[in-house]
Amino acid sequence: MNTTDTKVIDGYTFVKYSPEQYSEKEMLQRSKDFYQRMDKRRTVRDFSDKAVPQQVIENIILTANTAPSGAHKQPWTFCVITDPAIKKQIRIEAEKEEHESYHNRMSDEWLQDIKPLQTDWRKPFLEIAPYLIAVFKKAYDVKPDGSKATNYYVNESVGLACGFLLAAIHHAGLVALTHTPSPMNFLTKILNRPENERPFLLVPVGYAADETFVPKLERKKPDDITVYY
Ligand code: IYR
Repeated sequence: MNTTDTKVIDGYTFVKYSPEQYSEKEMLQRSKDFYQRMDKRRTVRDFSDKAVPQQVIENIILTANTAPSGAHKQPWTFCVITDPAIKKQIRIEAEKEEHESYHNRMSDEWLQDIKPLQTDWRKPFLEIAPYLIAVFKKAYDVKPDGSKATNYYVNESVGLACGFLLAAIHHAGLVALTHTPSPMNFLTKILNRPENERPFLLVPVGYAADETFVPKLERKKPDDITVYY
């Protein structure tokens, strides 16, 4: 790198950054195109078992890893599960918790609110989808000497990474479900994760089943979600 492309401030190196810029016309078109592409994303529960190249999943996770994070700590671990025996174990444990939730833990209001989705405690997609990505947040980091290092804005950071993950999955022509069986401590055990990691989101990924139906829904309108000052 040319030395004019870097500068050192207080001992820390900064590299020159020249983000792409577009004419106003191009910007309008690009922002609209991206919105229209993202507006096609839907949460899907009916997966095909068709294989997906692992490199695609690797690229999707690389994209998630570009998300901003508190102090650039990147407090996340993506566990990629393809082993049918592990998927089965996850399904069994998730269904156990979901059965309890649907029957005893969720309020009437909650059950009413998710009625349009027509979900129940059964989670066959946990075995059908070719990949399960279990996202863990790192409550803190463990230094080589075993001591703890603080992470910052962990929920915000990992939430952003999951948003990037979902956008990358959609961009690749695949579908996903943001699944949060609750509680999901069983993932820590099954996947043998260390004490500093907590399960955050379970994301089955794959192709949509040949005939897939999703709930008919409306998105809020600009006036409902935006205030200009
Ligand atoms: N976790 C349950 C219930 C559920 C809760 C919400 I909030 C949803 O948007 C959808 C489902 C399940 O996965 O079935």
